[in-house]
Amino acid sequence: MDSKFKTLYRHIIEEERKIPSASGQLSDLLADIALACKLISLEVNRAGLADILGLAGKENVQGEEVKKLDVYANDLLTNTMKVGGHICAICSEEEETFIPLDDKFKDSETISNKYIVHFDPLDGSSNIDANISIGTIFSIYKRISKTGVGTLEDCLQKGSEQIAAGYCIYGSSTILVYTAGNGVHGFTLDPTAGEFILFHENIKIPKKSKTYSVNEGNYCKWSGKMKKYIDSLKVDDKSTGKPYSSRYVGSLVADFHRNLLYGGIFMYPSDNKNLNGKLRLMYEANPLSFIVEQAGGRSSDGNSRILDIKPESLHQRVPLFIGSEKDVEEAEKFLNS
Ligand code: P6P
Repeated sequence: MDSKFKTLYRHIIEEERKIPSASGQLSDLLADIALACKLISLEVNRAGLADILGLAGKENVQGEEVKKLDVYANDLLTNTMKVGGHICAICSEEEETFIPLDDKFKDSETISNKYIVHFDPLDGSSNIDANISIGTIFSIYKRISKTGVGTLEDCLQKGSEQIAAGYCIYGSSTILVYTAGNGVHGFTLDPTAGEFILFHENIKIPKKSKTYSVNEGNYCKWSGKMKKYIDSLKVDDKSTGKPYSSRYVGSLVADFHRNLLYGGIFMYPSDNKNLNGKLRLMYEANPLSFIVEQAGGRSSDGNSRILDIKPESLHQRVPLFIGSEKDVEEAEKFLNS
């Protein structure tokens, strides 16, 4: 038997055993998130059929309204986190503010609800009808407050404080990638067994690539320095592997996952319409930045390391340059020249 034949839960437990002080709560929490992703995967794969059968937006046989996929994913993740009992605050990209949760086992010696979770339940969901890969992104922090329900301060921590982060991509297959600070590991869902099986332990992103991902439709709105950088990727210079290939799906998790495995730089810069770009710091930039750094890559807003940014609000946006280390460094040189 290939020694790599390992389920996600087995991997999480083995990682937990490396930390003597671990209480097992993080393992439970990661397992709860993986369960929610499995159920979301089932619905995403049925979505097309639901539309054809005219189920979406109507009532199903139980008389329940068939929810839009992103609402379904948000509700499922929120309820899974509530039931799990390890969370003091839930922050969802779909919710205006955070959901504070009380300690389910009030009289217990140890605090049970010691984590905060941020998630984008279904990033890129507008692509689902075109059968383009979409994904769930999650990020886990330890609470700062001592007991009781979580506070806004608990929810607004720097990305460098993350305990774990990951994403699940719903595409030709369902793949979950996570880090708990000890490398980045990828798992493929075996739908018959209902198990995520390890396919790539310790993923490392190539230091330099020949691929860039950006929406060039925004070119006219970019700064002069940003235009110069993108133009520099299109020159015919074999010595630096240029011109680069352009790859842009329009679904962050799909673009990020391809670049993580093959190398590449993904950019969503600021422009004269969106001074902070489009992507969210807490729900997209921070978790993917934790992952990319653990995989040997780099992530910045063009100037500062994403994980060092002190958040001011839950939904704040941030320009994002993320991927192969040398490519992100080169982009920063142009932007700060
Ligand atoms: P644009 C999807 O709506 C999303 O949030 C990300 O998944 C994706 O990378 C980005 O927006 C695409 O934005 O402006 O290029 O369509």
